[in-house]
Amino acid sequence: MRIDVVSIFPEYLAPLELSLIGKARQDGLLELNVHDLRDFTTDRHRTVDDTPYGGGAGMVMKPEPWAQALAAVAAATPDSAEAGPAAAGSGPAKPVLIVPSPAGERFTQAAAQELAGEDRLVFACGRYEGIDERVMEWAAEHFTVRPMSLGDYVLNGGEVAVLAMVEAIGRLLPGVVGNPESLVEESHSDGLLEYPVYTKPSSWRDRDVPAVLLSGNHGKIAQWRRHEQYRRTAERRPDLLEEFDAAKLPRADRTAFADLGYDVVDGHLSRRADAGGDSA
Ligand code: 97T
Repeated sequence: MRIDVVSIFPEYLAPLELSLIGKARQDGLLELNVHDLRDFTTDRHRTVDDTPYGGGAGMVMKPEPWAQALAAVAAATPDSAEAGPAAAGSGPAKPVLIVPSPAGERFTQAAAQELAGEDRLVFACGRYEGIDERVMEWAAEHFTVRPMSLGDYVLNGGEVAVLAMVEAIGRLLPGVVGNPESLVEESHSDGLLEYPVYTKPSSWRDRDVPAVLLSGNHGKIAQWRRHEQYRRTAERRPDLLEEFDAAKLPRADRTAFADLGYDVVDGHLSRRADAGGDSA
Protein backbone atom coordinates (compact mmCIF):
# COMPACT_ATOMS: atom_id res chain seq x y z
CA MET A 1 0.00 0.00 0.00
CA ARG A 2 1.10 3.57 -0.69
CA ILE A 3 -0.01 6.34 1.69
CA ASP A 4 0.50 10.07 1.05
CA VAL A 5 -0.18 12.72 3.67
CA VAL A 6 -0.45 16.44 2.87
CA SER A 7 -0.11 18.87 5.80
CA ILE A 8 1.24 22.30 6.72
CA PHE A 9 2.90 20.55 9.71
CA PRO A 10 4.70 17.56 8.13
CA GLU A 11 6.79 17.21 11.31
CA TYR A 12 3.59 16.23 13.20
CA LEU A 13 3.62 13.01 11.20
CA ALA A 14 7.09 11.99 12.44
CA PRO A 15 5.65 9.34 14.83
CA LEU A 16 4.68 7.31 11.75
CA GLU A 17 8.39 6.51 11.38
CA LEU A 18 8.24 4.64 14.71
CA SER A 19 7.22 1.17 15.85
CA LEU A 20 4.70 -0.85 13.90
CA ILE A 21 4.28 1.51 10.97
CA GLY A 22 8.02 2.20 10.73
CA LYS A 23 8.56 -1.58 10.70
CA ALA A 24 5.98 -1.99 7.93
CA ARG A 25 7.86 0.62 5.89
CA GLN A 26 11.20 -1.08 6.47
CA ASP A 27 9.70 -4.39 5.42
CA GLY A 28 8.39 -2.80 2.21
CA LEU A 29 4.72 -3.43 3.11
CA LEU A 30 3.91 0.26 3.29
CA GLU A 31 5.22 3.20 1.28
CA LEU A 32 4.59 6.44 3.19
CA ASN A 33 5.18 9.95 1.82
CA VAL A 34 4.53 13.15 3.77
CA HIS A 35 4.20 16.41 1.81
CA ASP A 36 4.28 20.05 2.93
CA LEU A 37 1.26 21.90 1.52
CA ARG A 38 3.30 25.15 1.44
CA ASP A 39 5.58 23.60 -1.21
CA PHE A 40 2.59 23.91 -3.56
CA THR A 41 2.04 27.66 -3.06
CA THR A 42 3.40 30.22 -5.53
CA ASP A 43 3.38 33.48 -3.52
CA ARG A 44 6.35 34.86 -1.59
CA HIS A 45 4.64 34.28 1.79
CA ARG A 46 3.59 30.68 0.96
CA THR A 47 0.01 31.55 1.92
CA VAL A 48 -2.39 28.65 2.57
CA ASP A 49 -5.39 30.42 4.15
CA ASP A 50 -7.73 33.37 3.73
CA THR A 51 -10.86 34.88 5.33
CA PRO A 52 -14.21 33.07 4.92
CA TYR A 53 -16.81 34.34 2.41
CA GLY A 54 -19.99 35.14 4.32
CA GLY A 55 -18.01 36.23 7.36
CA GLY A 56 -17.40 34.45 10.62
CA ALA A 57 -14.50 33.50 12.82
CA GLY A 58 -11.20 32.02 11.72
CA MET A 59 -9.59 31.29 8.38
CA VAL A 60 -10.29 28.88 5.54
CA MET A 61 -7.66 26.96 3.56
CA LYS A 62 -7.33 28.29 0.00
CA PRO A 63 -8.23 25.89 -2.82
CA GLU A 64 -5.32 26.28 -5.26
CA PRO A 65 -2.44 24.98 -3.08
CA TRP A 66 -4.61 21.93 -2.30
CA ALA A 67 -5.38 21.30 -5.98
CA GLN A 68 -1.67 21.59 -6.88
CA ALA A 69 -0.64 19.24 -4.05
CA LEU A 70 -3.35 16.65 -4.69
CA ALA A 71 -2.77 16.65 -8.47
CA ALA A 72 0.96 16.05 -7.90
CA VAL A 73 0.23 13.24 -5.43
CA ALA A 74 -2.39 11.64 -7.72
CA ALA A 75 0.13 11.62 -10.60
CA ALA A 76 2.80 9.85 -8.53
CA THR A 77 3.26 6.10 -8.99
CA PRO A 78 3.73 3.64 -6.11
CA ASP A 79 7.06 1.74 -6.06
CA SER A 80 4.93 -1.41 -6.02
CA ALA A 81 3.25 -0.60 -9.39
CA GLU A 82 3.71 -3.27 -12.09
CA ALA A 83 6.19 -2.30 -14.80
CA GLY A 84 5.66 -3.14 -18.46
CA PRO A 85 2.51 -2.99 -20.62
CA ALA A 86 -0.66 -2.08 -18.74
CA ALA A 87 -3.11 -4.90 -18.12
CA ALA A 88 -6.25 -4.76 -20.25
CA GLY A 89 -9.32 -3.17 -18.66
CA SER A 90 -10.04 -0.32 -16.32
CA GLY A 91 -6.51 0.40 -15.03
CA PRO A 92 -5.80 1.15 -11.36
CA ALA A 93 -8.71 2.30 -9.17
CA LYS A 94 -8.81 5.94 -8.06
CA PRO A 95 -6.92 6.46 -4.80
CA VAL A 96 -9.10 7.16 -1.75
CA LEU A 97 -8.75 10.73 -0.45
CA ILE A 98 -9.47 10.80 3.27
CA VAL A 99 -10.20 14.25 4.65
CA PRO A 100 -10.29 14.21 8.47
CA SER A 101 -13.10 16.46 9.61
CA PRO A 102 -15.53 16.65 12.53
CA ALA A 103 -18.19 16.77 9.78
CA GLY A 104 -17.12 13.44 8.22
CA GLU A 105 -18.53 9.92 8.44
CA ARG A 106 -17.30 8.00 11.47
CA PHE A 107 -13.92 6.22 11.16
CA THR A 108 -14.65 2.77 12.63
CA GLN A 109 -12.84 -0.59 12.69
CA ALA A 110 -15.02 -1.58 9.72
CA ALA A 111 -13.79 1.52 7.84
CA ALA A 112 -10.18 0.69 8.77
CA GLN A 113 -10.71 -2.88 7.51
CA GLU A 114 -12.14 -1.62 4.21
CA LEU A 115 -9.39 0.98 3.70
CA ALA A 116 -6.67 -1.60 4.47
CA GLY A 117 -7.72 -3.31 1.23
CA GLU A 118 -6.93 -0.23 -0.92
CA ASP A 119 -3.79 0.22 -3.03
CA ARG A 120 -3.42 3.94 -2.38
CA LEU A 121 -4.65 6.27 0.35
CA VAL A 122 -4.15 10.03 0.46
CA PHE A 123 -4.81 12.05 3.63
CA ALA A 124 -5.49 15.81 3.43
CA CYS A 125 -4.91 17.49 6.80
CA GLY A 126 -7.00 20.62 7.18
CA ARG A 127 -6.28 23.31 9.76
CA TYR A 128 -8.14 26.46 10.74
CA GLU A 129 -11.89 26.28 9.97
CA GLY A 130 -11.36 23.76 7.16
CA ILE A 131 -10.61 23.52 3.43
CA ASP A 132 -12.58 25.42 0.76
CA GLU A 133 -15.41 23.00 -0.11
CA ARG A 134 -14.73 23.22 -3.85
CA VAL A 135 -11.51 21.23 -3.32
CA MET A 136 -13.59 18.19 -2.30
CA GLU A 137 -15.78 18.60 -5.44
CA TRP A 138 -12.76 19.01 -7.75
CA ALA A 139 -10.87 16.13 -6.12
CA ALA A 140 -13.71 13.69 -6.91
CA GLU A 141 -12.37 13.59 -10.51
CA HIS A 142 -9.11 12.01 -9.32
CA PHE A 143 -10.07 10.37 -6.02
CA THR A 144 -12.83 8.65 -4.09
CA VAL A 145 -13.29 11.43 -1.52
CA ARG A 146 -14.17 10.40 2.05
CA PRO A 147 -14.45 13.04 4.80
CA MET A 148 -13.95 11.08 8.05
CA SER A 149 -14.25 11.86 11.77
CA LEU A 150 -12.65 10.05 14.70
CA GLY A 151 -15.55 10.99 16.98
CA ASP A 152 -17.61 13.83 18.35
CA TYR A 153 -14.93 16.15 19.64
CA VAL A 154 -12.86 18.95 18.15
CA LEU A 155 -9.15 18.82 17.26
CA ASN A 156 -6.97 21.67 16.01
CA GLY A 157 -6.33 19.95 12.70
CA GLY A 158 -6.33 16.68 10.84
CA GLU A 159 -2.79 15.57 11.74
CA VAL A 160 -3.57 13.74 15.00
CA ALA A 161 -6.59 12.10 13.33
CA VAL A 162 -4.29 10.87 10.54
CA LEU A 163 -1.87 9.35 13.07
CA ALA A 164 -4.75 7.36 14.56
CA MET A 165 -6.20 6.30 11.20
CA VAL A 166 -2.84 5.26 9.69
CA GLU A 167 -2.04 3.19 12.77
CA ALA A 168 -5.47 1.51 12.72
CA ILE A 169 -5.18 0.76 8.97
CA GLY A 170 -1.46 -0.09 8.96
CA ARG A 171 -1.73 -2.82 11.59
CA LEU A 172 -4.31 -4.60 9.42
CA LEU A 173 -1.98 -4.91 6.41
CA PRO A 174 -0.93 -8.53 5.85
CA GLY A 175 2.38 -9.16 7.59
CA VAL A 176 2.40 -6.01 9.76
CA VAL A 177 1.27 -7.32 13.14
CA GLY A 178 3.76 -9.84 14.50
CA ASN A 179 1.12 -12.09 16.07
CA PRO A 180 -1.82 -12.63 13.67
CA GLU A 181 -3.84 -14.27 16.49
CA SER A 182 -4.37 -10.90 18.14
CA LEU A 183 -6.12 -9.74 14.93
CA VAL A 184 -8.26 -12.89 14.69
CA GLU A 185 -9.42 -12.53 18.29
CA GLU A 186 -10.39 -8.89 17.74
CA SER A 187 -12.39 -9.67 14.63
CA HIS A 188 -14.25 -12.37 16.60
CA SER A 189 -15.36 -9.91 19.25
CA ASP A 190 -18.78 -9.34 17.56
CA GLY A 191 -18.83 -5.62 18.26
CA LEU A 192 -18.51 -6.06 22.03
CA LEU A 193 -15.96 -4.52 24.38
CA GLU A 194 -13.00 -6.72 25.33
CA TYR A 195 -13.00 -8.79 28.55
CA PRO A 196 -10.65 -7.76 31.42
CA VAL A 197 -7.19 -9.30 31.50
CA TYR A 198 -4.84 -10.24 34.37
CA THR A 199 -1.25 -11.42 34.78
CA LYS A 200 1.03 -12.54 37.63
CA PRO A 201 1.04 -12.30 40.59
CA SER A 202 -2.31 -14.04 41.25
CA SER A 203 -2.71 -11.94 44.41
CA TRP A 204 -1.60 -8.32 44.31
CA ARG A 205 -2.19 -5.71 47.05
CA ASP A 206 -5.02 -7.86 48.49
CA ARG A 207 -6.68 -8.19 45.10
CA ASP A 208 -7.07 -11.68 43.65
CA VAL A 209 -7.32 -12.68 40.02
CA PRO A 210 -10.83 -14.17 39.41
CA ALA A 211 -10.55 -17.83 40.45
CA VAL A 212 -12.06 -19.17 37.21
CA LEU A 213 -8.98 -17.96 35.30
CA LEU A 214 -6.76 -20.21 37.48
CA SER A 215 -9.12 -23.21 37.18
CA GLY A 216 -7.74 -24.67 33.96
CA ASN A 217 -11.36 -25.19 32.80
CA HIS A 218 -11.20 -23.64 29.33
CA GLY A 219 -14.94 -23.90 28.70
CA LYS A 220 -15.70 -22.06 31.95
CA ILE A 221 -13.02 -19.46 31.19
CA ALA A 222 -14.42 -18.77 27.71
CA GLN A 223 -17.93 -18.38 29.15
CA TRP A 224 -16.74 -16.09 31.97
CA ARG A 225 -14.87 -13.90 29.48
CA ARG A 226 -17.92 -13.68 27.18
CA HIS A 227 -20.16 -12.71 30.10
CA GLU A 228 -17.63 -10.07 31.20
CA GLN A 229 -17.80 -8.67 27.67
CA TYR A 230 -21.59 -8.47 27.95
CA ARG A 231 -21.40 -6.84 31.41
CA ARG A 232 -18.85 -4.24 30.34
CA THR A 233 -20.64 -3.44 27.10
CA ALA A 234 -24.01 -3.02 28.89
CA GLU A 235 -22.33 -0.75 31.46
CA ARG A 236 -20.09 1.39 29.24
CA ARG A 237 -21.39 1.13 25.66
CA PRO A 238 -25.07 0.10 25.67
CA ASP A 239 -25.32 1.61 22.15
CA LEU A 240 -23.22 -1.33 20.85
CA LEU A 241 -25.83 -3.82 22.08
CA GLU A 242 -28.41 -2.40 19.65
CA GLU A 243 -26.35 -3.86 16.77
CA PHE A 244 -25.54 -7.14 18.53
CA ASP A 245 -26.82 -10.33 16.85
CA ALA A 246 -28.48 -12.19 19.74
CA ALA A 247 -30.34 -14.73 17.59
CA LYS A 248 -27.99 -17.66 18.22
CA LEU A 249 -27.12 -17.01 21.87
CA PRO A 250 -26.98 -20.15 24.06
CA ARG A 251 -29.31 -20.27 27.08
CA ALA A 252 -26.54 -19.40 29.58
CA ASP A 253 -25.78 -16.23 27.59
CA ARG A 254 -29.46 -15.23 27.45
CA THR A 255 -29.55 -15.66 31.22
CA ALA A 256 -26.45 -13.46 31.53
CA PHE A 257 -28.18 -10.75 29.50
CA ALA A 258 -31.40 -11.20 31.48
CA ASP A 259 -29.37 -10.51 34.65
CA LEU A 260 -28.11 -7.32 32.99
CA GLY A 261 -31.69 -6.22 32.20
CA TYR A 262 -31.87 -7.32 28.54
CA ASP A 263 -34.26 -9.75 26.85
CA VAL A 264 -33.86 -11.23 23.37
CA VAL A 265 -36.68 -10.05 21.09
CA ASP A 266 -36.64 -11.01 17.37
CA GLY A 267 -32.93 -11.87 17.57
CA HIS A 268 -32.05 -8.48 19.09
CA LEU A 269 -31.38 -7.35 22.63
CA SER A 270 -34.10 -5.24 24.18
CA ARG A 271 -33.69 -3.33 27.44
CA ARG A 272 -36.44 -4.39 29.84
CA ALA A 273 -38.67 -1.46 30.78
CA ASP A 274 -38.47 -2.37 34.48
CA ALA A 275 -34.67 -2.90 34.45
CA GLY A 276 -32.80 -0.93 37.12
CA GLY A 277 -30.75 2.17 36.42
CA ASP A 278 -27.43 0.39 36.94
CA SER A 279 -26.65 -2.41 34.50
CA ALA A 280 -24.01 -3.86 36.85
O1 97T B 1 -11.68 18.51 14.76
C1 97T B 1 -11.02 18.25 13.63
C2 97T B 1 -10.41 19.31 12.95
C3 97T B 1 -9.74 19.04 11.75
C4 97T B 1 -9.66 17.75 11.25
C5 97T B 1 -10.27 16.69 11.94
C6 97T B 1 -10.96 16.93 13.13
C7 97T B 1 -11.60 15.79 13.82
O2 97T B 1 -11.51 14.53 13.36
N1 97T B 1 -12.19 13.70 14.17
C8 97T B 1 -12.71 14.42 15.16
C9 97T B 1 -12.36 15.76 14.97
